[in-house]
Amino acid sequence: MNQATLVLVKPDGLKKSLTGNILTRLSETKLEIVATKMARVSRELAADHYRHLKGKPFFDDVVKYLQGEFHDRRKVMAMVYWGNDAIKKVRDIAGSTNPEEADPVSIRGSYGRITTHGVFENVIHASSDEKDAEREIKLWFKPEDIIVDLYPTKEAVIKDLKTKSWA
Ligand code: IDP
Ligand code: MG
Repeated sequence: MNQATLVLVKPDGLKKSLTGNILTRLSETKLEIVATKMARVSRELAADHYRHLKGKPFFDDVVKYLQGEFHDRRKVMAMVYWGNDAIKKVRDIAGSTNPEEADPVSIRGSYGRITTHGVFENVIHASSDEKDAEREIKLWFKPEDIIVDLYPTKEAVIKDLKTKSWA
């Protein structure tokens, strides 16, 4: 069954210059990339992305981590991968959440670490099920940023919208 899944190269992945490596590893899946962008991450976006962790002792730290506060890289690379069984295929290559427990040949097992603060710096995010994938993709991307029709859309006419175009 075709599925979409959100992948983020987190700030530690960017700082360690792992983007090319991660894309190469994920290309083993034969999935299609249907959206990609570099994104600045506001506190609101990071907290919304990790809202299922609210109340955990490490919540504030993972929000700061995603914002790039620990890596001097205030951005992430966001992508939507699409194709048969996409969620599991990407999660398998990403590896388990805890990089010390992750399969050593997975991305997280190869490149992740646990900091002295106890944050799992695990290089990439990958959606864990279809419900999460839909929520996360809608959080990070607008419909027109994605080159396939994933979810229902509605038309909106926005009056007096201030926007930028090339000068
Ligand atoms: P996932 O990224 O494998 O789906 P989640 O439980 O959704 O795992 O957690 C989101 C992120 O929060 C993880 O990728 C990791 O960076 C961080 N995290 C999760 N659990 C812990 C923990 O117990 N200690 C420290 N950081 C954690
Ligand atoms: Mg998760």
